[in-house]
Amino acid sequence: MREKKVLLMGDAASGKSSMRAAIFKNTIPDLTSRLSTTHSYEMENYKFFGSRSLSLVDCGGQHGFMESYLTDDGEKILFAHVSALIYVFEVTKLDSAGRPPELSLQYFSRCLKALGKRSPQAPVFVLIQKMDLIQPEKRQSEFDMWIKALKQICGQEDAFIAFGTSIYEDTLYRAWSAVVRILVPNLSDLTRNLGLLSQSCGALETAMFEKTTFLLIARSSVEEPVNHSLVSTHLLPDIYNKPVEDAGDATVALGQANRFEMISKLIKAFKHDARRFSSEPFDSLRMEMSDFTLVLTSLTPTSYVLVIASAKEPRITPDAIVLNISHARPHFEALQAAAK
Ligand SMILES: Nc1nc2c(ncn2[C@@H]2O[C@H](COP(=O)(O)OP(=O)(O)OP(=O)(O)O)[C@@H](O)[C@H]2O)c(=O)[nH]1
Ligand SMILES: [Mg+2]
Repeated sequence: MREKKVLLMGDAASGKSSMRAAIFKNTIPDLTSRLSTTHSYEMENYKFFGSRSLSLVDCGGQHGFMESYLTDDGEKILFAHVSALIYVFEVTKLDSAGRPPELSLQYFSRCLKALGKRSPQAPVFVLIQKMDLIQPEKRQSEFDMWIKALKQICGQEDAFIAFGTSIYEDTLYRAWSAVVRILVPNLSDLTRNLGLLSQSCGALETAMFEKTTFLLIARSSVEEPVNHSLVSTHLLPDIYNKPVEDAGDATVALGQANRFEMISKLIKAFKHDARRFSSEPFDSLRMEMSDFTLVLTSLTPTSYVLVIASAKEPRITPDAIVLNISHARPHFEALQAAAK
């Protein structure tokens, strides 16, 4: 199916519509406080990757709406043909004993049951949102309390993949990149070919971002062992830990594990600010620093590629990287078109 339906559900005021605005409409976090509560649900189609579209269903979390989704008719409409469910809770809602509100747990459990009945293959992503409101040293323990309670209520160890997130931090991009990567069918082909492009550019690392959202789709380097905090790691599917074949030297692990999410966040903020000075859309970025050379440019009509090379190699200039990318472009366009 070329259209992928993603349900965005969870407690009222937990931040669902804010995420949607930040990721898909480039709204800056501070402006999300102006959003009003979502009445029933809003479905929007976003052109997403290749000819694929993502149909995002943002479901208002107030009790009356939740009850309406969980009637027999509501279930048939909402929970059928779902590719992924994103379920959001607000981290601050734990009670003094460290327990989430009973009603939140009940709705979560009922939604999982409805999904299991209508779209049993759909993966579930739990986002514990508003982490910025918790002191850094307490974040992991509060996150763990949520995950423990949610696991207890659904009675299954591997029922969901969870992330601690904040609209103000790159953690939001980490979580949403994981969601969209599940929706890309030929991810391993893309990854392998990025490895080859990386080799041909003599690069240290190459990554592919979706154009509108700037979410990370694929990368040439091996995923570092997943030891991020605020991620329920053992539940991440295999694709996140698989070594990349044929990636050669490009498998060098570089810098911070969250560098791609930081790049997503920075480029989005840059694009937002650049609009104040120019009506031209963002096209590309080149940097020649003392220790690395960086090129970020369009790869296909729906993606950007980021290539990073060592500045110790004087032959690897931005122009040479751009030339290699232009040679690889038709190949990546064909790969995207072939994705079923
Ligand atoms: N501090 C903080 N505030 C957030 C975050 N995400 C969202 N908010 C704020 O939370 C409030 C509610 O956000 P919404 O996105 O409208 O919540 P919702 O989940 O869509 O709510 P319903 O539509 O009623 O279900 C807004 O004022 C947002 O600015 C976050 O990560 N941190
Ligand atoms: Mg909303």
